Amino acid sequence: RLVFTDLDGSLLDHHSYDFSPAAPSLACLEKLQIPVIPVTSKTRAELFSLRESLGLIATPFVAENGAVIGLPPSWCHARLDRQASGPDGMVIKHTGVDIDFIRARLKVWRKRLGLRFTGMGEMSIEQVAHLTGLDAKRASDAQQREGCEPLIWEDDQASLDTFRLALEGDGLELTQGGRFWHVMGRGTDKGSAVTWLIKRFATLRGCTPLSLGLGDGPNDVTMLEAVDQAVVIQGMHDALVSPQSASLYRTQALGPAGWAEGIAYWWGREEAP
Ligand code: 2M8
Ligand code: MG
Ligand code: MG
Repeated sequence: RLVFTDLDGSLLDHHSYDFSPAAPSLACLEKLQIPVIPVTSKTRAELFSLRESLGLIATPFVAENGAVIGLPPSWCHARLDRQASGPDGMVIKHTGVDIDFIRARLKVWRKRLGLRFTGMGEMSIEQVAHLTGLDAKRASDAQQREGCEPLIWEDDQASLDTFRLALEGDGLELTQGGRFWHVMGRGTDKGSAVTWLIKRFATLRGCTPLSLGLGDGPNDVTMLEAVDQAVVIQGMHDALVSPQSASLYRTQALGPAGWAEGIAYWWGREEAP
């Protein structure tokens, strides 16, 4: 079995980034040796410290909405993967488009179409900290982007539609997180990264795992569609488009309490988590 989870608003509280209500379920999953794989908009730099506090250092991770995948040695393939390139011994894969290209195209379209938005790379650390509630160190880590640029949209809905079309021509697409819009390469999304990891697991172990996914935002829909059992965590996005999953549970509780509720719903409280 495998668990794929969004962080902000799901395993972590949307405002405080606390995960204590989910800690007993996490401990239980660890005891059962079920990998919990973070699938997030956050950067590799943010995950470096977060994975340690969550106790998720031996599992893969998906950063920047699928643009970056990290594999621990146990998930590596002797012939398909390069040597570990991350500071923490992880093999890092970049699936999408380089951040410099994304940022350059954002500037072009803002000027040509007269749009109003601010990219995270253009903000000061103080601005990012103010918008997200992260401390200065974490805000600076959030700015270390490789393949996905978050932005604050300051224009109207019609302009957003035009913007989306303009990006399409560049091979880029837009998705929505809890606070920001995110721009990344077309075909890069959480669902594709999750599908890739499930396939890798099957290649290495010789069996297809039962997969459970948990998320709260529009950028989680592709992930929830890629797993066998899905949990939509109640949160900031009431209008979250229903994932096309037959096996979908919607939680009553928010954030990490909803996370524990979702795990218990699918896998029970006693025998499993
Ligand atoms: C951004 O991601 C969240 C994900 O839902 C958002 O759009 O609100 C990213 O910049 C991420 O790197 C950062 O940690 C997070 C902080 O709230 O915001
Ligand atoms: Mg979220
Ligand atoms: Mg997220």
